[in-house]
Amino acid sequence: MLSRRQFIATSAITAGASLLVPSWSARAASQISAASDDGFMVLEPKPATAPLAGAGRPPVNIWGYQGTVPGPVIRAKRGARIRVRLKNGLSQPTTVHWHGIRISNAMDGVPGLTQDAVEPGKTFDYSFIAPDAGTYWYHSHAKTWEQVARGLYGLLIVDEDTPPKVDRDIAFVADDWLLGKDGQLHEESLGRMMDWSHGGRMGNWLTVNGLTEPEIPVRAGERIRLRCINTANARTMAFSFGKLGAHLIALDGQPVPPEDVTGVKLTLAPAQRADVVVDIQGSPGDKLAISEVSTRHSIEAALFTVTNAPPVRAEAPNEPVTLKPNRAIPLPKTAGAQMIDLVMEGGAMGGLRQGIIDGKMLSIQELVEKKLVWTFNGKAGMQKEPLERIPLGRTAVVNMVNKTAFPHAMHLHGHHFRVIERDGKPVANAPWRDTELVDRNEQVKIAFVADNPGKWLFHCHMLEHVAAGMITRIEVG
Ligand SMILES: [Cu+2]
Repeated sequence: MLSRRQFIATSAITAGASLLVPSWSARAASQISAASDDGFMVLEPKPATAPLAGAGRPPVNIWGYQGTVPGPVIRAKRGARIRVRLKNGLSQPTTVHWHGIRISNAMDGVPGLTQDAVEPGKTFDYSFIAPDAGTYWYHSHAKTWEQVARGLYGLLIVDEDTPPKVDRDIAFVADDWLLGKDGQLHEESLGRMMDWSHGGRMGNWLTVNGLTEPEIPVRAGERIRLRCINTANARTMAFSFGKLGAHLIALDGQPVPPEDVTGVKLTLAPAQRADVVVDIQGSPGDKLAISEVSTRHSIEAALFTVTNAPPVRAEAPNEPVTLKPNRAIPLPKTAGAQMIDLVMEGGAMGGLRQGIIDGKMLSIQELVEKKLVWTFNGKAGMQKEPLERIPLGRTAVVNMVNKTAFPHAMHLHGHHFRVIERDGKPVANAPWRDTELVDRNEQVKIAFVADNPGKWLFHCHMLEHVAAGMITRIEVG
C-alpha cells in the first residue's frame, strides 16, 4: 500500500451498485451460476481478469470464484443448510474453507486432513449448516499463499433470524495486492523466501470489493451496516471511519456490545472481520472517506458520496444497533481445563537453529531447503501427531508465546475462542474470535470448549507463515 499513489494515479470509479450485498433470495441465480437440480450451487474458481487498478487501467489477471474478485456473496439464514458444489476450473488442485463457521469437520475444506484436494476439472460437494449469524468468508485452503493472493475468496453472510434495522447492508472487503510495473499481479514474488521468513508478502495496492477507492453514493441520514474484512495474505490493516458516525456491533461474526468507533483506528489482522454500522451525516456532494491508516501514509480506501436525494431521516438515530447473541457458545471453565503451550519461534531475526519434523531434528539449513523457517513448540510444519487430543466437551486453554520478531494472526478452525490473559494480565469478557493477533514478544492465553469433534487446524493466517511452518492441529473427541 505504501506506494499506491506513486504506482499509478488513482481514479475513483462509481460502483455503488456492485458493492451492495445482494439479497440471497432475489439474486441467488446471478450470484452463483448454474444451481443444479439437486439444490447445489456451483462455485467455480477459474482464471479471469478484474478491474482492480481502476478505470482506464488494464484489467489484472486474477483467479476468482465465478471469475470475479471477491467471489459471489454466499448468503443464507441462520440454521439453514448451505450446499455448494466446488467445480475446479483451475490448473491446480484446490479446496474451499468456510472460515469462522462452526462446521462439521468433513466440510472444513482442509486438503490432506478433512478431504482430498479437488483436482482440476473435478468437483466436490460441500453441505453444511451455518449455526451462527454473522459475517464470515470462504477461501481456498490449498496453496493458500498463491490461491488467496490471486483472488480466491468471497463473503459468506449468515442472516439473523430478525436482522437489525438498517437501510443498507454493504460489503467492505479489503485486500492488499502486489502489482508489478506492468500493472499485473507480481508473480515472481509468489513463494519468495524473503517474504516467507519476514512479515509475509505485502502488497502495494489496496482494493475494496475488488475496486480502487470506490465511490459509494449514499443519502444523508442513511444507516448502513458494513461487513468489513481483511482478506490480505499478510498485511494487518487498520481503518478509520473519519467523520462518519460509526459503531462496532460484531467481531469475527459474533455480536459484541455496541461500541462507538467514530474516529477510532479499527485494526483487522488477516482473516478478521468487523461489522460496523455507519450513520451518514452531510450535505449533497460531501465525500466521506474510510481510510486505511496502518502506515504513516493514510490511504482513502472508499468514499461515501452524499447524493442530492432527500435525507432518509433528519438526524442520526440515537440508539445504536444491537445484535442478539448467537446460539450460545459454551463458556470455558478454566478450572480443570486442558492446558496447552504453544511457543512460536523462527523467522528472520528469530535465531532459529533447528526444528523437528515427526520426531527427527533438522538443522536450519535442512529446514530452509524444505522452505520451513517457523516452529510451534520446536516443530516445523504439520506433524503426524496433533498438538493435542482433547476430550469432547472439555475446556482447553492455549498459552501462546510469540518469541519471533513478527506478529501472527492465529486462527482456530471449527470453534470460537476468547482471550483470557494477555502478557500475564487477566482479560475479562473478551469478544469471541476465530482469529487473534499475537504481537511480537507477546503472550496471549485463549480458552474454548472443545465441543466440535474432529481434526481442526490451528495456524497463523499470515499465509506465507503457515506455508513456512506455522501450522498444527488439535483433535477433539
Ligand atoms: Cu504468522
